Amino acid sequence: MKNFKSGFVTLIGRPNVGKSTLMNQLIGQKIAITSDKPQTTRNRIQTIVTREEGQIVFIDTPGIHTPKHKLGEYMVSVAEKTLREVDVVLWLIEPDKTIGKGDKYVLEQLKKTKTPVFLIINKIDTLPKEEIFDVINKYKDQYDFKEIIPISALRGENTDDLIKILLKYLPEGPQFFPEDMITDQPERHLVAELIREKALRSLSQEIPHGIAVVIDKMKNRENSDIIDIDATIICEKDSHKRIIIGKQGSMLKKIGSQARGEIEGLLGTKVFMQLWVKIKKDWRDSDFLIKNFGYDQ
Ligand code: GDP
Ligand code: K
Ligand code: MG
Repeated sequence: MKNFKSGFVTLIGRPNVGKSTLMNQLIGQKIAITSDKPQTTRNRIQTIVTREEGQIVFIDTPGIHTPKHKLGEYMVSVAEKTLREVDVVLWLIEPDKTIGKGDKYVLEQLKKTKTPVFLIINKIDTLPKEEIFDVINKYKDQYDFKEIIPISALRGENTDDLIKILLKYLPEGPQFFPEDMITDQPERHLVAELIREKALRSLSQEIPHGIAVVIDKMKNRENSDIIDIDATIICEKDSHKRIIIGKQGSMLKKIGSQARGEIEGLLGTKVFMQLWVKIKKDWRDSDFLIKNFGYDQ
């Protein structure tokens, strides 16, 4: 097609600013899990938005932050490398008026790259309109932002405009992915992530960072529409295992039934799921296990 534009856009920003929520909003479907816990997103997820004028491939990176263990280091290095390789960087912030230590660190990283940066002020549904200007004023002199766009990822406010403006900044290029494709994530991985999301949301603060989910089996049952899924939640300690299972298996049951509902929606078919819990001590410091769990893409 004539003048078709295409390119890559990355989202950076503090944990919990709403990066995954924005991705899901832009494609109208949940492929990136969200929660109120930091570091929910561990690997690069490509989300694809295709319009008549062009195609944008979004890369949902893990947050830029000071690493505490190997998985953390891996997550930071992915985010920083991505900044240099994309056509536009979206820096998402929450509408608070102070520029914190973490923001300063991000600004330093941005100064190292020549890639155009948009400042995206998310969650504008949480404050009165006139206060948005205060936020803009605070940030606008910190960096040569190409655009400053207030949005609500949750409610879809200004998100269409964001797409239109982004397309202006992309070079002419090929359509990288088929127009009906919205993500590069394999179904198995999406299923594992949905289970992890339900666990993150149900468990207390100290456990979630130490869990991973592995799909042991995902198969169509013969002569029926049912998909059988066996999955294992990996945790780091025996005490965690007991909490994840809960009294007479009640916690595991809750996680399982919440996840199953969404997985059925995702796959468009009935699902029969069995969940297991296993301990793998210190898995977050093992390169082998990080790769094995699919968090290294
Ligand atoms: P991420 O860590 O940057 O990927 O953040 P998430 O997308 O997981 O979102 C973190 C939390 O912020 C979730 O509870 C979201 O529902 C919430 N959130 C995201 N965007 C908005 C928004 O525009 N408005 C409001 N009120 N909440 C939002
Ligand atoms: K999060
Ligand atoms: Mg996220």
